[in-house]
Amino acid sequence: MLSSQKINLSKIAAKAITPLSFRTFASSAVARNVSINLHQGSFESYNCDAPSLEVNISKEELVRMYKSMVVMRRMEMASDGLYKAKLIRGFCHLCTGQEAVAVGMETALTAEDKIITAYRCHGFTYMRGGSITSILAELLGRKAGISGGKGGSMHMFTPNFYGGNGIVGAQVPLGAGISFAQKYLGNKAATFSLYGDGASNQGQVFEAYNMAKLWELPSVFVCENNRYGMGTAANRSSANTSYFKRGDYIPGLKVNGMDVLAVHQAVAYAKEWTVSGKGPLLLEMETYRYGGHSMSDPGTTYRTREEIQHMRSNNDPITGLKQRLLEFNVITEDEMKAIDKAARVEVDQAVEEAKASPEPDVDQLFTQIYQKEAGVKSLRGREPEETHYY
Ligand SMILES: Cc1ncc(C[n+]2csc(CCOP(=O)(O)OP(=O)(O)O)c2C)c(N)n1
Ligand SMILES: [Mg+2]
Repeated sequence: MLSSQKINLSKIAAKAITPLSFRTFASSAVARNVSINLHQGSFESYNCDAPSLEVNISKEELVRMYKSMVVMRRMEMASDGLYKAKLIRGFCHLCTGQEAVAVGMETALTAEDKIITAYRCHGFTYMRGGSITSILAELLGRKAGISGGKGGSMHMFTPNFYGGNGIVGAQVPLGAGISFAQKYLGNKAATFSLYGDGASNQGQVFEAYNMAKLWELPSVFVCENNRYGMGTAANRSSANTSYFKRGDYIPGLKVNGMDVLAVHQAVAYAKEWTVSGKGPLLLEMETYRYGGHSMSDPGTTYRTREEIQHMRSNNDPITGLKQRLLEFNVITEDEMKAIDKAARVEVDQAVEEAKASPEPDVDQLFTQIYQKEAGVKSLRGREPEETHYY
């Protein structure tokens, strides 16, 4: 069961501010706005105007973005270690390199907006209010896991986030359905449905586009183009790799997904677009995963080590923001180091808490499958004779 203990709701409200970062940097990171010009190539538009390249943002928000990306990377590094120690089993898909997408998106949204994605979901879960302990405990299959320790490395939910969909592309029509509910209920909010370059060729993605456009739903389709679907390069799976144009009758925007500020600006634009009643919009986030597809893929047989190194050295989202923080005198190098250290301590502590959590009871296997109202009395297990009675 989800419980408010597992989901740090105050974090959702405060948009991932922790008291620590507030206290430590209150002197230099008070709410003063800075105006930052994005690089010329940050956006490319299709049948719509591009957002402004000028981002007005508070110094406080910039620090929050930095801290969130650092924590996220640490958390994924910890997951990598736990997997190699055989404590996390099964599939485990890390988002290292893609942090700017989840962070830039969250800072432009409210808790009323919904996000749905596939299995590369740890970063989004954190940004949507999941505690580090509950995410790691989920990966470890422990009771303290955000979904009760049932999902393993895949399923992670918060009240406004639906992560861990394992059937490639299947979350996209579900996302269109969520946005239908938002429109039907008159909520002034949008649903962001994320999928990969590999998933983008699924028929159900185009069916979702069609219905979203017909009904002018507040749906933002977000293609996280990390250049590969498992071991297949985008240009080998997609006849058209301009994913932002593939909505045809839906306008689109290509975004530098390695720049957290470009993501923030594009997502704010997309939210405004859909909530003001203009219907769906397609965003393509150009990003890159540093690791393999999942922990069992070394990620070096279908791309060169030089390519990975080039992306790390020239496009890293954390390094990019770091440079901006220094350039605009938001915080000092020492303060940044203190954030890095605090993130390390926070994640190390969460690892210990998650490891200390017990495994869930076997009965948990049969919960959260049907709603109580459905009146299902029993459920079959692996074998016909293995039946659980509620
Ligand atoms: C319907 C379906 N087909 C195939 C798979 C196997 N599969 C799992 S992930 C994946 C690649 C998806 O790549 P992409 O959409 O680019 O997402 P990324 O892993 O890069 O985030 C495939 C083919 C699946 N899970 N579901
Ligand atoms: Mg991909």
